[in-house]
Amino acid sequence: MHDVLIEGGLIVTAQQSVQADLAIGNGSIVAVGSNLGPAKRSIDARGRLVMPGGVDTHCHVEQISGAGILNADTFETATRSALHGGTTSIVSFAAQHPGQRLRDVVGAYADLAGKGALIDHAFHMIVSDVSGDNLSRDLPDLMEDGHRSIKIFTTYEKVRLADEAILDVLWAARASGALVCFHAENDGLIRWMTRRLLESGRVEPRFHPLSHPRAAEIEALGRMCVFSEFTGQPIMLFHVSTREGVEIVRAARSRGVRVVAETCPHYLFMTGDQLNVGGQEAAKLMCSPPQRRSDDQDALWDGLADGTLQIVSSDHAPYRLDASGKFAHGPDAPFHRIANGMPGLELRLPLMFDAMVHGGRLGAEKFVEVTSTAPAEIFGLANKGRIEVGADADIVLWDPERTVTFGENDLHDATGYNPFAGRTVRGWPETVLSRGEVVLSGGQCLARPGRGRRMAMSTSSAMQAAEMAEACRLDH
Ligand code: DUC
Ligand code: ZN
Ligand code: ZN
Repeated sequence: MHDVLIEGGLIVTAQQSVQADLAIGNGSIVAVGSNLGPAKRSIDARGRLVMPGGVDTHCHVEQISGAGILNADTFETATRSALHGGTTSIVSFAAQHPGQRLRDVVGAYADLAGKGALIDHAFHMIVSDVSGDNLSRDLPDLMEDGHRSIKIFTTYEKVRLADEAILDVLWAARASGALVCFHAENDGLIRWMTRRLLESGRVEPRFHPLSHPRAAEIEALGRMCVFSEFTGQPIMLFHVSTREGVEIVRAARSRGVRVVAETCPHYLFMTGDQLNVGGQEAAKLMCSPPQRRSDDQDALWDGLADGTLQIVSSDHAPYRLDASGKFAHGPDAPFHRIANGMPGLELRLPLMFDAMVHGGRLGAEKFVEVTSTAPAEIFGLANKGRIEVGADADIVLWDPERTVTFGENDLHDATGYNPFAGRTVRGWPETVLSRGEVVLSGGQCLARPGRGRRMAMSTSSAMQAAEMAEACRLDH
């Protein structure tokens, strides 16, 4: 007797779509096919797509930013929002600030997530201090313990690493097997443009995109590809936003550099023009890198189509529009003192499904690939992102026809606004299972805080080191 039987749906994976039933036992998928036998509970999936739950490998939760501002969301509110959008696993950040010991930081975030998270979770370790035992002891121990993703900022004053320290981290990661992820923008270009904008009185949020010129992304993405090529250490480039960025990744991959890359819905569906409004209104949509142009969007879609970009993540970075978040430095704060980011955990799958399936871009299998299967695979989350016997029964039953128009404040996170308000999407998650348990049904979240488990990352093929450059070797 199975625990759950999902009957009559169209099972969509990254490889194919087939009409089949799916049986669950002990939280795992135990059979896919027809006539699977009796179950304690059966779910009618006729007219529904049955897909692996979303895997969002870039979201900021209960994190203190480089500027010292706490995200609006706790693990409980963020993962509730994720579930309402069909996402069943997240990778958020354990953010080290200078002076902190890496192992303490990861322990503290793991405790927070352990108490609050409704779904399974893992961490990217933000390394901002390479002194003491951080690289020599903590990092290898943590990687051994399944924390196989490191994140580095090349900009943001308090947390950025200089080139030499970046090379030290790449070297340490190479020794144990991990992926090193980058927020890659050139710090000097951003600071220089910011200073000139402020000195000329251009202080409103609408000037934020000018302070993060595309040249900043282009330079830093290229430099990180060179560092990866030199050391042979695989890297992941977060939130690629420009046409040139896609071309840099494509060229690097074609010469054998072990680089993978992602983009996010706000780069695919928003342009920088949308910030061209007066007052503080544009603060809602401020993010870094900023939204670009429609020809960049075309290039990002091309990058997803040909596999140059493998993942679409949310970069969920929730800040309320008040003194606790965006306006921590006052209601009239200049753009460089306003927190960057917007909510996205709940919106990612509906936005992508609508565009990819109903909008005629790339189709349902590719949708599953870039939002679930590829992120799980790249970050070594072995049991996630697949509908196969033995995988965790993290499943979303998707109503492909339900139409939803986003409201001003209709998300289930704690941010208080929806950056996509007014936009209509077709296709919506109806029922969500996490390890076989129905955790969302008919718009009601049924999950208990703390039921989410930490996922240990195994060494994925994306983490396999390449040969280092001849010039990197010391045996001459
Ligand atoms: N930029 C970041 O670097 N992090 C969070 C969100 C954002 O816009
Ligand atoms: Zn970033
Ligand atoms: Zn981010």
